[in-house]
Amino acid sequence: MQVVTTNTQPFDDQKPGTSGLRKKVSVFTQKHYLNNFVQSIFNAVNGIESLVLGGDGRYFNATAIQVIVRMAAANGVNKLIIGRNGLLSTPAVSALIRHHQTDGGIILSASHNPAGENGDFGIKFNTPNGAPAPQHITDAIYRHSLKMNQYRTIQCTDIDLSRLGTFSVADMMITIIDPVDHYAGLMASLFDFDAISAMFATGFRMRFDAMHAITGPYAKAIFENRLGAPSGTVINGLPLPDFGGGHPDPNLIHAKSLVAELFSDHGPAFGAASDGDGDRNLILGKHCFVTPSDSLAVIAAMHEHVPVFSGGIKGVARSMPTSQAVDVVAQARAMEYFETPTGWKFFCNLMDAGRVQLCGEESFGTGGDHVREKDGLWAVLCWLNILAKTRQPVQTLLQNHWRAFGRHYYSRHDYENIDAQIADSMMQSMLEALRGCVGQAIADDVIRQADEFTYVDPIDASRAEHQGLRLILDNARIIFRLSGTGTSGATLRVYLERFHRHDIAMETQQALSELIQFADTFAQIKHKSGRQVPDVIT
Ligand code: VG1
Ligand code: CO
Repeated sequence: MQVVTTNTQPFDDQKPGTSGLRKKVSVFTQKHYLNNFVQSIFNAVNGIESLVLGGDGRYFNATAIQVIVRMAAANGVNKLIIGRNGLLSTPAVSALIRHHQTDGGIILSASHNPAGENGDFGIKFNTPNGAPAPQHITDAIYRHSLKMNQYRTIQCTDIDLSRLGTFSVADMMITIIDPVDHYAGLMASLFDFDAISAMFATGFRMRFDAMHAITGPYAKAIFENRLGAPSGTVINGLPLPDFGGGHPDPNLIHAKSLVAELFSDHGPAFGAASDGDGDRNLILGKHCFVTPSDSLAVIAAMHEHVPVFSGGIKGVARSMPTSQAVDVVAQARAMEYFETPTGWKFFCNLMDAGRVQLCGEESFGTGGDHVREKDGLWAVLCWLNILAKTRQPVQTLLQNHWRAFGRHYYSRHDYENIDAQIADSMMQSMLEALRGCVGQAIADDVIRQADEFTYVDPIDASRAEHQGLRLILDNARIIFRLSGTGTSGATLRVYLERFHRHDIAMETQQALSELIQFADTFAQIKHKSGRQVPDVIT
């Protein structure tokens, strides 16, 4: 085998964010850019001999796979498992790493960010437990990237990614697998497929929007082929390199037509969608949207209906900005509950330690301990399983939940592409003004605590600082943080939450209006960013 050592120069912008390294395609396609980052992974993580490799199929996916194949062979990998055509959803990669006990995996995705030549690309390393690399590893990768001066590769022609089977390149054995098979089998082992099939057989209808991203083939295999949902249940099911020009972020804005269908009188009983890489989920009922925070709480409350949780739920975790709805369930059911920073990696130590079996983020992320990523289709199957067992409409389940546990009105307002310096200075001014907030009233509530969130991992005591600013009232919270996944400018996220013991049946933005007003004044959003309204409200 001819290993070629190529001289290069470091880039200074390869610091992984909330979920790996995300950049514009034009950045990733610069000469040596991808090579440098991949070499940084091999340098930072010693002894990678086996890997799972795949991505969400976006533009540059297949090219990047060929680059990584050559570099893996040159860096001592002897076993490489790749999804056919380079495709694998994020949760499927996590499942495969665990199943084949590899030394990790590389996921090519920028998740919900738009794709195509002018879109975004991303790369992420997952560890042998299937989890996104923890902070100390991403820090090490970044440090290596800053002093990168050569990378190792081999010279060989492109491999054929379209044919299933095993072959070798240099000293490395490559197996091309069907991207869906193992994952679909795993799902069948976790849920009551007979009960769900029986529900479809009675005429129950759902619509799943794959948004021309990775979940199309998975959703067709599971919902239509295995569970007997009519063909056409899955829409936009063909993964396209530019996701059909859309924005595969499953929320009320970007899944507009699905939402419209569910809110029409003749729509199906259940609607769902996932994102670019298959780890997010949107849950809709007839005339009804389930916020991700509520979805987490409902699954926790109704987990007895789902075989996944036949061992019970010992603990649950949510990211800090996620509403406290699940905490209320945990208190009532004597579960441990945890609050972690934004980003799935923070849940994984708790899962490994057996402390939590269900986790969620307000950003349409829900998952269990079957893998170490959030899992869009898994969350949809949780809901289908609950629906199959209760045979009640989503809206009824949600209203019953609010009756039992109270209702957390919740919304996130995003101000996108703000000048990065302005955004930083907004955060800084707020930080300085935090202390003065305590004691101030908002409507009939009072700010009791105002601070910057620092997390100390209960398992390994690692610390994560600067994880968002919080204003905590008796029955409400306002949270500010800057996104760590964007690729141009800064995105300010404002998270708003207000608890009512009894549902006041008010429209969400109206129920939150005083908090929204206070947030705008406190952050001086209009004044400093020049924005009159948020770009995205979910
Ligand atoms: C966003 C979400 C966060 C999520 C992350 C990755 O991060 O808020 O909850 O874990 O995306 O999601 P940020 O830093 O932009 O707020 V995805 O579907 O990449 O894998
Ligand atoms: Co995603």
